[in-house]
Amino acid sequence: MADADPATTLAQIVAAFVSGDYDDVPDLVRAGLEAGLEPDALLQSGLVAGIREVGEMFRRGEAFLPEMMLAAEAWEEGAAVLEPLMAGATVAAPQGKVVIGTVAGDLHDIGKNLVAMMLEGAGFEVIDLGVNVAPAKFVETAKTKGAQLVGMSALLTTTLSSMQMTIEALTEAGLRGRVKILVGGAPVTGKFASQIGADAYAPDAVSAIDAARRLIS
Ligand code: B1M
Repeated sequence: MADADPATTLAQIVAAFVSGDYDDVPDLVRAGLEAGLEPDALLQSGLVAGIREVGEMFRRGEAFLPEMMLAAEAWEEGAAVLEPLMAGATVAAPQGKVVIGTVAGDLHDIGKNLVAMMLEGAGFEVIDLGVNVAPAKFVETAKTKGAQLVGMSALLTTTLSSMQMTIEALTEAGLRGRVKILVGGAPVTGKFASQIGADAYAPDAVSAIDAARRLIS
């Protein structure tokens, strides 16, 4: 199915998202690996680029919710091909314990899963609370599991307030002395992160690892 040329394979992955040929995505990812592409290139320039295109189409009214859901499934299946290879980079010593989740009211988890997967690959112990996570759940888990870092993801402008509420709940629970807070997601900015009292903002999964290392040192 895929051309042996790596650049063409990446373009084919993005094209499969755009044309709605979602079933082709996992095979194209496998073909990319066979063509010698690095897992990270397939992730960033194939899967992430592809799903972002679908998001742009949704914004322009050229794709609708069912397409976004199918695209998300294709993304998960493609990422599942890469995950064992990326987790292979795990370092021996545990780097620290991280509680991560998508904030209350928000069901987007692709970016959060990517960050969680890469944190695990970098040697952190990750407790993933999933999506639509209430502030009290973040607090309870951070407390009972003795986490050093809480990571929150939000993809909707309407759920940014949940991030703020979670930070307030962590503060009220007296955890801010020992728990650092990392936030990310498309509508989050560095300015917003400092306004709500987060310790760090990361625009992507790679900077999330850097930030986590810096915060837990
Ligand atoms: Co939704 N959606 N969606 N969606 N969706 C967006 C976010 C949207 C921008 C689309 C658009 O209009 N162009 C828009 C939000 C507009 C806004 O608020 N500004 C939107 C909307 C409106 C909605 C609904 C309201 C649609 C509706 O029902 N009418 C609805 C809301 C449901 C809800 O959450 N309550 C909805 C639903 C869905 C689906 C369920 C269909 C599906 C999600 C499936 C899933 O996640 N399992 C979906 C999808 C797939 C998208 C888009 C297309 C893709 C999101 C994504 O996965 N991106 C998205 C458009 C877009 O993003 N351009 C869109 C790829 C991912 C790798 O990137 O998540 O940004 P991202 O993560 C990055 C960084 O942000 C960062 O690192 C990641 C990797 O580099 N990062 C962190 C993320 N979290 C981090 C945490 C960190 C650090 C870094 O530290 C802890």
